[in-house]
Amino acid sequence: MPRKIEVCLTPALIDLYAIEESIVVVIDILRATSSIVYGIDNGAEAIIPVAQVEDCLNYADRGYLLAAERNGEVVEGYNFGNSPFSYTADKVAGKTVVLTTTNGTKALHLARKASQVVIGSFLNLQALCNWLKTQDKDVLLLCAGWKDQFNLEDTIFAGAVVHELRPLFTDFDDAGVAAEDLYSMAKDNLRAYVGKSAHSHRMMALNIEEDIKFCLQLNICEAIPVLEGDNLV
Ligand code: 3SL
Repeated sequence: MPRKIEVCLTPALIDLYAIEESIVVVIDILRATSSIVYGIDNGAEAIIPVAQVEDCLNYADRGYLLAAERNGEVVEGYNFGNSPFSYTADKVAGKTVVLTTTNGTKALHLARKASQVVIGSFLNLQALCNWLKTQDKDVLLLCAGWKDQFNLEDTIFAGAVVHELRPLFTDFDDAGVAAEDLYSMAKDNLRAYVGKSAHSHRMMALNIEEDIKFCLQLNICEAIPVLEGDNLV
């Protein structure tokens, strides 16, 4: 069957895409989807993405870890936020994490009516692409962006996926072509290129530059988190 791969550059554009029959890959490189991949890879039982900070409280008193980030910072009163260093095996193995973030979990909620929702990051790029190659469905790469605006890092990742899948797909949109071109420009020095992004500057101002380095590592995880009901597993 001829397959189509498209890139939705910001969540504000999601209604333009018919996703009911497609696989949607949600992408928030800095840092939500990198931390989700790392947490599931490290044995978290589930990660439950919720849209609002208050929604986390519906899960209080169940022994779950509650994680909330807004504007790059841990929300006061929560166990932790969105740093991948909070999703190590010693912290999350065997545990369920309820997570809300500024953009990533919002994008996940918008993707819910897709045939399947999976999570992408540089950490699981190759595993994700290998899996997508074996599926028989169209693919939408949904960039979480920043507050409904385009961002560099999610688009570069989308371009990496388009590049890897190009031989198997017949139908590409212009956003995918542009993303792939951006990836070609960035790939030999991802750290420097992503360093130009607005969110890198925000993170540097918060002294969490180590998180950027971490999230740009290639293929250190095999997990491909998938949304089953309310849970990423
Ligand atoms: O927007 C998000 O979902 C977050 O990943 C942003 S931050 O990296 O935690 O600031």
